Amino acid sequence: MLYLVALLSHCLPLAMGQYDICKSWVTTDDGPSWEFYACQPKAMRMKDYVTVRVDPAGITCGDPPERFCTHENPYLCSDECDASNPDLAHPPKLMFDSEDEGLATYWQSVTWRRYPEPLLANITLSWNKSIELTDDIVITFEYGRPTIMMLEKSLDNGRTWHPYQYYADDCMEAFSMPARRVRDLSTTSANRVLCTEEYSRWAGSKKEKTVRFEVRDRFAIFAGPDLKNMDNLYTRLESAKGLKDFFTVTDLRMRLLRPALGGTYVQRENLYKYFYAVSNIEVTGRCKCNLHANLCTFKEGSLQCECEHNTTGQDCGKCKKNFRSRSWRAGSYLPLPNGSPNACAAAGSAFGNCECYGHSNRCSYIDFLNVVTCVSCKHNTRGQHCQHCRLGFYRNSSAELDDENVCIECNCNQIGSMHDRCNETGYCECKEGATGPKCDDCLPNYYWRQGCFPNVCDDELLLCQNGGTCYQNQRCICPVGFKGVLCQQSRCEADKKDCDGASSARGSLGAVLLGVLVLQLRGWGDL
Ligand SMILES: *[C@@H]1O[C@H](CO)[C@@H](O)[C@H](O)[C@H]1NC(C)=O
Ligand SMILES: *[C@@H]1O[C@H](CO)[C@@H](O)[C@H](O)[C@H]1NC(C)=O
Ligand SMILES: *[C@@H]1O[C@H](CO)[C@@H](O)[C@H](O)[C@H]1NC(C)=O
Ligand SMILES: *[C@@H]1O[C@H](CO)[C@@H](O)[C@H](O)[C@H]1NC(C)=O
Ligand SMILES: *[C@@H]1O[C@H](CO)[C@@H](O)[C@H](O)[C@H]1NC(C)=O
Ligand SMILES: [Ca+2]
Repeated sequence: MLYLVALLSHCLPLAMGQYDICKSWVTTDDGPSWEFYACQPKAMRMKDYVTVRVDPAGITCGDPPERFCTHENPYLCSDECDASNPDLAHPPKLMFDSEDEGLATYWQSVTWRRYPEPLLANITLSWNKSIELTDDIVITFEYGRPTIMMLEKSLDNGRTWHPYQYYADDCMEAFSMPARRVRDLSTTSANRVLCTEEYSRWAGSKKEKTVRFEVRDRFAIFAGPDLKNMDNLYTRLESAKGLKDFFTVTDLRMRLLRPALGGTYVQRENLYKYFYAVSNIEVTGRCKCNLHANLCTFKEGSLQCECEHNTTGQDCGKCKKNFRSRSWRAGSYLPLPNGSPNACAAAGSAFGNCECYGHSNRCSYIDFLNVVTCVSCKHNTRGQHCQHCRLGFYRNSSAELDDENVCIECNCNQIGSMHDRCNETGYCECKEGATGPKCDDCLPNYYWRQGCFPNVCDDELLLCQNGGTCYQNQRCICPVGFKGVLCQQSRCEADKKDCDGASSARGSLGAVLLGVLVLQLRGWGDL
């Protein structure tokens, strides 16, 4: 009986489908215990959890109310959009409701009254959570698909954006890109960003309503036409650089650049039939939990992984406190079929009692000292427990000991500082004349030239004499006839040949006066 239970639980992960469960209670020769597996949440309809934003302001029709007509019925412009009347309003939320049988509900833009100014609209979807796409993104347009549009994605909650796919009835004209089809991509180009003409040509507004971002076709490059060989796909997702990230998004943006034209040129006399109308945006995907969770729940307005394997964070992207004896790692699809959980381990569980704050995943026992010590501390740490910063780094006061950013480089100015070490607040030790936390400034009365040097001249005590001018505190530029550091010396006095022989008396008087001056200057210099 016990044997049967064990057998059943061993089979469970496979029976339930790949990567569905994170752990199971198994009986082995050493008694019952937990066994852990790589796991991921089920795919969901992501439109139920999205926040939407439509730009620019005033692009949604109905404020003020306006009339429009369709390409099929261009002269019957009696349809009305009125934001203040629930039956005639077309707000953005209607792109995400569930479509009842028959009647489509849709967001609609204003009409192209301002032609030839382009009619532009952005629809931005945000999840505040990384999502891995598992099926095609399908956007349904009522009254015709745009002739030019673009799909963009963000992986960092909208801070940076990247093109995802271009759509146009003429890719060359719209984007200077050759038209391609996802179906024609190969294993090496599965994550290529391309321009397609498949979803932009006029085919009657009722006949072809959808624009797709083809996730399945890209998966099929590895998993075969009906995605039978998922093992191959999972292997590729682990090994091909950037492939997993290609299908991961936190936000999506549809940039609508030119509406449907009904298969002909823009007819200026009837601009009421040009607008965008989107009835549905289907996004199917799963929460990205780094293979450490099989549940993802909607809490406090955002999706969150229910992390297992002693991980934590919105994406299970780090180890729980007290489970940081080795660095965090994502779970892996490999080896097939159950993958590797790469669970976080409790401090003390794996290697005696050696805590390395997640900066090392190896400990070694030093026999003659009778201590266990962390090996090859990463993130610029050092010490038995990787608890100190390497020389040339200092402790980040706003980071915990197990943070990757715990040590900050001193960055001492190489010329201005004595060495590249700094104190606990990041201050470097400066050479004479240098100052500032990094020793890249000079004290007053010093100037910077490959280091700090005392001023040769200035506007106060070290004035250039005899009409000389001080050049960047470095030297006096002397008028003709004078020389010396402060131009204090007449060339006459220094070199008799320069002098006018006829006026030697005057010359010697001058020399006496200058001598006094120089003596005075020397006196100041000693102060
Ligand atoms: C749409 O978003 C892009 C950035 O992705 C921005 O450059 C553009 O101005 C936006 N267009 C409108 C109409 O808001
Ligand atoms: C995004 O998610 C994080 C983590 O769940 C949460 O703290 C934050 O408030 C959310 N932000 C918004 C704008 O919903
Ligand atoms: C996580 O920690 C608990 C103890 O709090 C332990 O029972 C469990 O086995 C750990 N899980 C993994 C995957 O290491
Ligand atoms: C200090 O640590 C915090 C928390 O991890 C991090 O946000 C910050 O960037 C770090 N500071 C520096 C200078 O690296
Ligand atoms: C680091 O050096 C600076 C400048 O000498 C000083 O102000 C600061 O108090 C020092 N910090 C510590 C922790 O010693
Ligand atoms: Ca709808």
